[in-house]
Amino acid sequence: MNFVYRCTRITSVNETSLSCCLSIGEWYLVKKSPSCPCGWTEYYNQCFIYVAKPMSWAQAEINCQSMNANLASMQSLEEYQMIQRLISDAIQQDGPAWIGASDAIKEKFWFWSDGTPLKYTNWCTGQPDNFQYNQNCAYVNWSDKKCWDDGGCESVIPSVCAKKI
Ligand SMILES: [Ca+2]
Ligand SMILES: [Ca+2]
Repeated sequence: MNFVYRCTRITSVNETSLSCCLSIGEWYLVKKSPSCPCGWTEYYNQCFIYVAKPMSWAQAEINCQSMNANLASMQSLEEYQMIQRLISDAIQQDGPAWIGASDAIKEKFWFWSDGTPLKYTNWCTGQPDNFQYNQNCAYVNWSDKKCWDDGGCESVIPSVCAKKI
């Protein structure tokens, strides 16, 4: 990823910009991603962020929407691996996280919460199994294979948000 570095004299600093700035004397070096907000990771034409706070799938989606994003969708193995790196960089392990795929509206009809069709998938063998007729939300990094599982939407786990640039 390419970052643009620039030095600037900041007169007013809010909490968000402060977290992105390193003080050099009275100047600040601003590490600025070309198009994504501070703290988000750019990958092709999307910005991604790992949300550590455990939430249900619906809470997590609403939280993403509050940042003009949705739970992350992905279209390729490369994109999934980038999301896995985002998680492992944040917590130094491969923890579970909600992504935007759900079949809550109609069983076995999976789609992404951002409206894109679900084409690429990385389900674990035997998943999605709709265990106990009550698993409608997809999360990543399940089992030692680090693949996808459908889980109960009310489980509270971290999540990954994404938005288009
Ligand atoms: Ca289901
Ligand atoms: Ca399952």
